[in-house]
Amino acid sequence: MNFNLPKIYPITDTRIAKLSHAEQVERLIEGGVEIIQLREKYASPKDFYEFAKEALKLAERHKVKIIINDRVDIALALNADGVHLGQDDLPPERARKILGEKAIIGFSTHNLEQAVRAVRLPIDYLAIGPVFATRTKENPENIVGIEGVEIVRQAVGDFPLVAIGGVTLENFREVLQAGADSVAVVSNLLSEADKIVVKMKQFLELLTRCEK
Ligand code: TZP
Ligand code: MG
Repeated sequence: MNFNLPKIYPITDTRIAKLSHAEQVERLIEGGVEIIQLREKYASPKDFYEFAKEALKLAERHKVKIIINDRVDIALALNADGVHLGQDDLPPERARKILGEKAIIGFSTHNLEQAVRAVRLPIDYLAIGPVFATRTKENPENIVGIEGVEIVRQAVGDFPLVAIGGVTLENFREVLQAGADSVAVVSNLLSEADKIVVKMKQFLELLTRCEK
């Protein structure tokens, strides 16, 4: 295990935020974020590389970790903190060989079978989702629900677990209580650009209140 998984794990989305990755990162940093995944499904690899480079420069200054979605090459080229892979991306074993022991590698799963298989892989956390309905992902897999998070938690022991999909300020504590170590959030944090800072702060504030 390379790091402590923060409980709130924002993922950038330029269409939802209507801001660049760097601008989203800047606002999330102001809100107190510790880790951010850069997710870019539409730009060319060349452009994603440039966007990520700009975002990483900001993040490094504030010791915020940056995880690159999908692209091991871009994570390697920029010496990012890690990569997040899906079921159809480069296999985590290969990514580990390329990026080395220090890189954070996350891996998406969408059902119990995939989650159980994932714990044998050289990864630092697994993600399960979508927990709730989401409009952020194109062609989302079946919803796993709160019950799905509980079942996966039971099956994977204490393996670091991120829950994703439809997570909001209102429901995230329930998702953590179901057994997730962390919640990944896109639209609820980013859909109103002028509220990103305050929303990030609210997530962290509610978190400290429920930890007391
Ligand atoms: N994988 C499963 S759901 C999802 C991804 C990338 C999108 C989550 O976005 P939102 O807006 O937090 O539902
Ligand atoms: Mg992917």
